[in-house]
Amino acid sequence: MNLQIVSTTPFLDQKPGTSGLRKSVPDFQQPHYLENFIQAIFDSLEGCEGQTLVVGGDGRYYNRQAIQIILKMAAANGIGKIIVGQGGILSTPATSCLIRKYQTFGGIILSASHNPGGPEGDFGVKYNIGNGGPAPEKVTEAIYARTKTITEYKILAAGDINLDRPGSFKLGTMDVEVMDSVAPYSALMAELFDFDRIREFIAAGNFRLCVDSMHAVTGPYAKAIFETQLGAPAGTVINGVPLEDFGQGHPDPNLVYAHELVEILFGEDAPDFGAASDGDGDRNMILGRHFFVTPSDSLAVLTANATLVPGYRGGLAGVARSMPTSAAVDRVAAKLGIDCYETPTGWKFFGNLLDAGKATLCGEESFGTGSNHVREKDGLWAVLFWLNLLAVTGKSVEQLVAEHWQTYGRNFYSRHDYEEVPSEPANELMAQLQVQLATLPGQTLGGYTVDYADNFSYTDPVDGSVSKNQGVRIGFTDGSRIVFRLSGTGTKGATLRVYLESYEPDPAKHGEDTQVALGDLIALADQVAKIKEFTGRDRPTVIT
Ligand code: G16
Repeated sequence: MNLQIVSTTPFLDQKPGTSGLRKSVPDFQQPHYLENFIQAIFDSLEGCEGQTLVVGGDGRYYNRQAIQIILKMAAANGIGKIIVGQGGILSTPATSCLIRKYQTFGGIILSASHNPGGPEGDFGVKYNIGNGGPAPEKVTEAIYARTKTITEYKILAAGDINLDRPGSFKLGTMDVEVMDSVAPYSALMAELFDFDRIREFIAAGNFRLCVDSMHAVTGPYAKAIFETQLGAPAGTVINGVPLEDFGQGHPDPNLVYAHELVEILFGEDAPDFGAASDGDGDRNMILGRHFFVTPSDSLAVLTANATLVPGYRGGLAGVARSMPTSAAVDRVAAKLGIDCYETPTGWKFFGNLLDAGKATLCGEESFGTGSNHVREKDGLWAVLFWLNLLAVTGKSVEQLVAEHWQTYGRNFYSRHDYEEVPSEPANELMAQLQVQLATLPGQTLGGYTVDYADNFSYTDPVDGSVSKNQGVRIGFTDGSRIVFRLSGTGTKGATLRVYLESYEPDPAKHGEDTQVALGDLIALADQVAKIKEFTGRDRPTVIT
């Protein structure tokens, strides 16, 4: 075994964000940059020698090269076995599925999620623990601490492994198993959902669907599940071939970036159902004919109807949502008599609740929904859940949502993003908001009276860990609220996220346009945070 020990010096910018380390491809291609971070992972994982890890990525530019480096470093660091997806491809939920199915020590996911790819695009590395979920903060902090003191890394001098077909290989003493990327995941989906019912529903011929994989990782998964297993016509999956640069697109399933699907669903002769997923397959956007379902409403509708789906027939233990996600699901939980948890942004915060059996479904406003079947959010799972509900109820997407609002009232909700703002004024904006917090309660602003104003802090109910400074919240006495955060996933400057929510019980007003319904709050957000002044922008880059 030709083990090499390579001297290196630390990079001081390897702090994992909301979801692992995300940087531009040129950053990752600097000599030793990827290697330092991977060595820091191995150095931080006590007892990983001889263990099995899963490795895969979303197929973006640099995926293949990175996997070969990781395999050789794993062999040099005494890892026992690596399970890798065929072609180096694994969606994020499929990686979580494999970690759990084979009870591996953990896994390494290569993705920058919804960020664009290509030689000048983004790349990312995330470590997942043995429950299949993103490493909690104590693990990512240990990895970060190690990146700051690293002096050498270990790598095997060996040829590349052929990842293009399933098979078993040896790299030094380490086993490498290249595995079908789709089959274990699609088998899990078939256990949770009524595939026969969905197949009959599609075969009956008066329901049409369109699934946009945005030239990202879900293409092979979506074709296998929707077209082959569920019998939807060929061509149901669009942009289904994963490309290293996502066809120069931005694989973020929202109304702005998934415009091709949006045009189809809002066009003439539109299909009944549309869905898109992101770069690594964990996000989803759900559309009906001429109808957009906000992710917050999607979580609430799935929760309210969960027992119609085989995998959740026994009921839900509880639900969880991130703090900026609308409180629509809270109303459903109250009616069902189950607990509803409010966590900081980041799927990693759901892990303990799912492991402890406190929550069954989880969701976030950022187009993420999932359950205890894996420990990541899961885009195609959400699509299948909706299809199962449509097949069982025979109702349209719009009908299901409108009836939901009638029962529970409507939480009008929108997120305004100001992307790529210079970091300094963005930080100043947040700092001056923080200063105002103590004096805001009781004040009347633009007709709204401030009920509370704080910076969200979370105490994990399972392990007692505390996460502070998770976003500024200003709540008003009528139940509406504004939340301000800086994104933890961007790679250029800062992204300011402004989350706006109000509650409308009156069904006669449920048809109002969201931006109109939230108009006063939008103006108020600018007044309080001085968004125009600090960002120099007169409007957001993305509104969802
Ligand atoms: C990640 C996290 C999510 C989070 C999202 C946005 O998703 O897993 O929990 O909501 O980022 O985070 P931020 O607002 O900090 O940018 P993904 O799909 O990018 O892995």
